[in-house]
This record gives sequence, C-alpha cells and structure tokens, in this order.
Amino acid sequence: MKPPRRIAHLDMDAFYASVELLRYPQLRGRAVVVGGRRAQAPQRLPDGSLRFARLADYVGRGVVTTSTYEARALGVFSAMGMMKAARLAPDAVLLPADFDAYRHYSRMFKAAVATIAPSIENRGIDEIYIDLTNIDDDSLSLARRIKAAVRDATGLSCSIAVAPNKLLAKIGSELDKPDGLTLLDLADVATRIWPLPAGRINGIGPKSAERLAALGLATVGDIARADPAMLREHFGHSYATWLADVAHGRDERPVVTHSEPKSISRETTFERDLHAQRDREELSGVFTALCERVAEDLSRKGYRGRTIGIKLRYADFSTVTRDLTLPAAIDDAAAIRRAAGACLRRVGLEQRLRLLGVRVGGLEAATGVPDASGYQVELPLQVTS
Ligand code: TTP
Ligand code: MG
Ligand code: MG
Repeated sequence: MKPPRRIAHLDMDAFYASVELLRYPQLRGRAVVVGGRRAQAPQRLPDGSLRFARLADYVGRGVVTTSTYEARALGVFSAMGMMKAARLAPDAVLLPADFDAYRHYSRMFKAAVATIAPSIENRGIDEIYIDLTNIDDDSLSLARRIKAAVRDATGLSCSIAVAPNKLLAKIGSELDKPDGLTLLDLADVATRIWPLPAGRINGIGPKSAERLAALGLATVGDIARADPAMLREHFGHSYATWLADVAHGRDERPVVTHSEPKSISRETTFERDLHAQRDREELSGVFTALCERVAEDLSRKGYRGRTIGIKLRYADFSTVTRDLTLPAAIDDAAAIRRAAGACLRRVGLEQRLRLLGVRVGGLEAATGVPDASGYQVELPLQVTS
C-alpha cells in the first residue's frame, strides 16, 4: 500500500495589507485598507513624516482589495464597497495597491518554501499546495519550519494546514487564521469539518450553497448525512457523488507542480520587410525595444539568464537563430542588447527581414535563491508578441 499522502495548504495572512505594513511599520496595529483605483499614496510632509489617506475621505466606486485583521474586526472585508467600508471604519488608513511589490513577495515566500519542500503547486499570488509526503520529518515540525522560513525570508506570517489531501488542507488553512497551524486527519472530519457551512468547501459556490440550504443542507455534515438518492435527484449523478465525497473529506487530486520556464522571449513581425542597411535606424529601434521588453518580463517574473539569442525570419520565410552563453546571468536591457547585437553580427543580412526576436535562456531565479534542485514555483512561460 502507498503511504498516506501529506498535503499542506499555505495562505499568506492579509497578504497585500501585510506587505504594505513592511513598508509602513508605523501602521502596525491599525485598521488598514488596500484598494480603490483612486486611493491616494501617502504624502511626505515638510517635517519628513508621512500623511496617510483616511478611508473616510475616499470618494468613488472602488472596492476593498484586502484589509488588515484590525479592519476586519470593524467589519471591513475584501470586495466591500469603499464608501460602505468608510462608514464602518472611517479612521482606517487607505493605501493604493502596489502589485509589483506583491508579486515580489509572492516569489520570495514561494522560494523560501521551496528550500524545505520543493513539490509546490501555485494557486495564485498568496497561496500554494505543498506535497510533504516524501519529506522526512513529522508534519508539525515541517509546518513550523515552513512558517519560519516564510517569516525569515519575507517578514510575513502565513497560515498552513497539513492534511491527507488538498480539500482538507485548503479548508484547514482557514481554521486558525492568522498565523495558523492546523493538522487535520480523516478522523477529524466529523468534529472539525462537519460543523462548517457548506460554502467553505472549495467548489461549492454561493449558488450551490443556496440550493443546498433550500434542501435543509446548511453544513458540510448535513451533506454527509444526506440521502445519496436525494442528492442525485437534485444535483445529478456526478455533482452528487462529488458532494458526498468532499463532505466525507475524500479527495484524490494530485499536487500539480510546474517546471521552471526554459526561456523568455519576445519577437515581432514587421509591417513591411526591413533591410538591415536601408532601414537600419528603424530596425535598431525595434531591436532595442525587444531587449527592453524581455528585460521587463525577466524582472517581473524574477529571473536572470545566461544564454542570449536572436531569431530572424527573412523575406523568403527562412529562419535562423543564433545564441551565445555568458559567464554570468544578466537581466538588464542594455546587457541583453549588447549580447544580442553580437549574435546579430553572426548572421547574413543581405535579404530583407520579416521578423526579429530576442530570447533569454539558461534562467535562474533572481531572488537570491539559485534554481538548482527542482525548485518549482512558476508556470512555464513563453512570452511572444
Ligand atoms: P486572500 O488570501 O483571499 O486574502 P488575504 O491574504 O488578504 O487575507 P487572509 O488572511 O484571509 O488570507 O487573498 C490574497 C490577496 O488577493 C489579498 O491580499 C488581496 C487579493 N484579493 C483581491 O484582490 N480581491 C479579492 O476579492 C480577494 C479575496 C483577494
Ligand atoms: Mg491570504
Ligand atoms: Mg489566498
């Protein structure tokens, strides 16, 4: 028999708001709301201090993106209209969202987890599944080590649950938020999962929850105890079977890890075929812009690369590629442009060109964590314009 699986689900606590608190530690302990398209950034006053926008001063139709737990205590949650939130928490501080910062911390926490447990399934910016089955330590120690690694790398707290499958791990990571650590077994389903509202199961949306409630099935336990024939009659065979399975904590879905991207590239097809000499200036501008876009992609995704390549397609549709490998990985546009320029000098430029592309391969993480052993945190990526 296979050993029982050990699957963790990890979710960062009040993620965007917590990243903002790293930047503005003076706001710790206060109700803070991130959101609103027209939220005002803090203003630097002449005496050097910062003036933060008050939620009460917000005017507009934006919604709350997330809030600190202090704001949640006042009733302010994700997706609530900002004007309504302002009535509940007028003194809360309002901050604009900074997605670059959140992506940066997202990469950092995932890389930190990967140093302990490399089998990771990305579930968005602030959460992951981790397969701990083959890691040689008990679940409690592993969960503690992972939380400590995330905190050391980012200064942020997260909540984690370890369970026999993804379904229970996902529910479990919410049971003890924030800074939670939950261990769940199939034996805990009746006591810890059955009392929860049906909608807490990932896959029972508001519509289904409503239909279940209309049948008197409000909690997970109600579904578990329901007559299977009745469920089939109302929900059809496959959804009824799924409902009965999840209500008993059964879930066989594997943790799906993704490999690192092999390369990041950009290419462009010209409006009209260009000639290396006669259209030199235009070609050079396009070439530089491609290198800049590749550099932006690298920095957004958190990679550097050692192998720089070009791709040319001629007017007759024949295609050539050239690349060179540098002693160290790079990610800046000017260095990519120099290396790609060296590749360009190794191809014939008599014929007109239809297409030009720039590629950076031999990637490694730019987060300070080398991407050596099975560090699997990003979706495969092939950016082509
Ligand atoms: P969540 O993990 O759902 O929420 P959270 O991390 O803010 O708080 P919790 O401690 O309960 O996990 O979402 C992660 C981030 O995604 C959140 O910080 C902001 C963003 N987000 C939205 O942009 N819109 C939304 O409706 C939600 C729920 C989240
Ligand atoms: Mg979260
Ligand atoms: Mg989340």
